[in-house]
Amino acid sequence: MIQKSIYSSILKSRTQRKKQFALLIDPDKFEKTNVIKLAETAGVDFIMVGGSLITNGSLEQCINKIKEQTSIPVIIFPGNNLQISKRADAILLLSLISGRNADLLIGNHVIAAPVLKSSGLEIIPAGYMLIESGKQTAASYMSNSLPIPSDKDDIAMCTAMAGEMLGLKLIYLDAGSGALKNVSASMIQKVKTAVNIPILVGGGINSAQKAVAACNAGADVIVVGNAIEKNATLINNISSAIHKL
Ligand code: 1GP
Repeated sequence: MIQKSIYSSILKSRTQRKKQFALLIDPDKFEKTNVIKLAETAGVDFIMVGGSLITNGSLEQCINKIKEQTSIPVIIFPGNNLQISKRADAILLLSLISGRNADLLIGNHVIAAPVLKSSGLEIIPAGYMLIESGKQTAASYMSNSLPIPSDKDDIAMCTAMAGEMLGLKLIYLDAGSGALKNVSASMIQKVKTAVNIPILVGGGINSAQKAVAACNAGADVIVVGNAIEKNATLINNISSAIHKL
């Protein structure tokens, strides 16, 4: 059996106070990009793959192409139950704890459980929290759930606390892909003070400065997708900035 190591590596980096960088790939847009080599050179820690909706790409093909080019671990960030592939190394088992949609809290998990169990994937149970970001995002619309208001740090804190108490292994604060406003430093700080599990932060991070600010506020892993689709050189800028912290 393959050693399950991705979550352990996140914990280890956190103990060593090292920040990590995850590149998010949307399978629909992967054909046009050549970011994997850049990711390899820049020392990206993880490649996350998934999307709220996959229309003309294939998750499986996308992962195969990534795997042909790099040994950076691939984590599925599933938009729905169709996004499961044994070719990845791990999958975030997302519970949308900011929402009140029962399917995204337990329903889909029940349906996916036997497939996940036999997949050999490392399963990482994650408390997924959508944060309001200035416009409705695909994640909020597709999940039929309201995001947490961006100025309600206490709600975010208590939601994350509940997620940790429920046994979730990390918290993912997400303003949604292409968000106008990324998650605020004050909200990240508040969540950080309340939980002792790793915190991923993503959505609308489009500069090294924003990535560094999120890390300084308490993020353990920074996730960037949209901005890199527009400007691939950001991979190196962001990666080097957060790895220097
Ligand atoms: C989206 O957090 C991820 O779910 C990444 O967001 O695409 O805006 O970087 P961006």
